[in-house]
Amino acid sequence: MNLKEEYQQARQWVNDNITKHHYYDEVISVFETNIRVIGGFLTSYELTHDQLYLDEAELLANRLLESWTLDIFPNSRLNLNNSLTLEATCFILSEIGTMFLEFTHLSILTGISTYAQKVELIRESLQTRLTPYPGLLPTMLSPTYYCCNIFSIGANGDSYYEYLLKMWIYTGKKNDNYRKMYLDATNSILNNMYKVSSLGEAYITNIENGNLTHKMEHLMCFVGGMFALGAQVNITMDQRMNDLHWKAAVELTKTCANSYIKTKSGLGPETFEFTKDGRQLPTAPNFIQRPETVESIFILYRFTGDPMYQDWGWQIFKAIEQHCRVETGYVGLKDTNNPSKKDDLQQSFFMAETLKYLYLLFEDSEMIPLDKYVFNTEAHPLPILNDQQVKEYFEMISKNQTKIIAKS
Ligand code: DMJ
Repeated sequence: MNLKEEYQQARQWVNDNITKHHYYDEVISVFETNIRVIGGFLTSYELTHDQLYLDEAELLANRLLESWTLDIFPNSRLNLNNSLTLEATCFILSEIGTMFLEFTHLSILTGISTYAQKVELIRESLQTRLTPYPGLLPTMLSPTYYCCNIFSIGANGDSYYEYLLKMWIYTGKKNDNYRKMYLDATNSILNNMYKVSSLGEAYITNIENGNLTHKMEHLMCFVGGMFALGAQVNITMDQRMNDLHWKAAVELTKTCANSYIKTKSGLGPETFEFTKDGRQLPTAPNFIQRPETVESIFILYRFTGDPMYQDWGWQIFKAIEQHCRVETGYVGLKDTNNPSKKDDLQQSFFMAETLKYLYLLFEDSEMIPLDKYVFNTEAHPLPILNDQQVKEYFEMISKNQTKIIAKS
């Protein structure tokens, strides 16, 4: 964005304050730290080739490795200062299934295979699990049993499915295990979770204890972009299936954009339910600056060039400016139908994702082209591996697990 001065300030702050010098005595989320902080460092390194970021990513990842006390899955919580971790029996699917990209890329950049091997073991373990819906996994599970009977591509599930597709693309379409897992999952999504309301709007529902909830979460709105990207890269290798995925992408993105248009603020609710007469009923009416709808709008715009998507994004941007801008930054809304009621929090994904996707929607498509980069789930772009790197990748994950490298 050419914000050179701001960039230098940020770099200085990373250099002076982050991990190298001091880890706070606080319990952090391993998953969030991976997607937000390690992902951010890796992208910063790729865009600048400044060694500072790669060093920071490696130091932090070495700490996160200490959350793997139970072999296959990392624990969810860790104190970076003293390495104490809360040992879990059950794990959240999206947390253990959203480490593949960052940890693999760290191995590629450092030549240390441990990170890639760790996440490959997670993938292998998940691939062997059976459920009534092939490719879908319950949102809470242990390495040997399931801890709930909830299937969701929203909270606690979402980015696991996103990373199956992105890892296939990232590995130059070579790791076919990810492709198989993605195809099983998307078949099950389309056969069991994809519904159309009586007014003709497509949506995705959870399956909870065998029942459909007919509730769409804002978090699920990434799925339009996921289906569009999958169809575009020909992951199904079948024109009829690609068309099906593409149609789902277009329809689901329209539903999510509608959820914004239907409120008084022009911003979409956290969850909405489909009533029998086909109306969207907000069940959690708040807006917390989430990115998923503008993410799908951006991806569909890149592949179609249809200015309708820019119009939708611009309306959302204007609504954010009108209702969320406060003197010190941006806040969310407690009720999207009553925009005077605001919360007091600027989420870190607001700039990392929501504003970034809105910015890219109006930028030249050569800025982070989608045939050269994949976005991690926090919208930090990572370059797709070249042939030599793919070779190294397969060598790394085929080697035996090495001992976890020494603590920093
Ligand atoms: C972000 O941290 C990521 O997009 C994640 O995959 C889902 N939740 C938030 C944004 O809503």
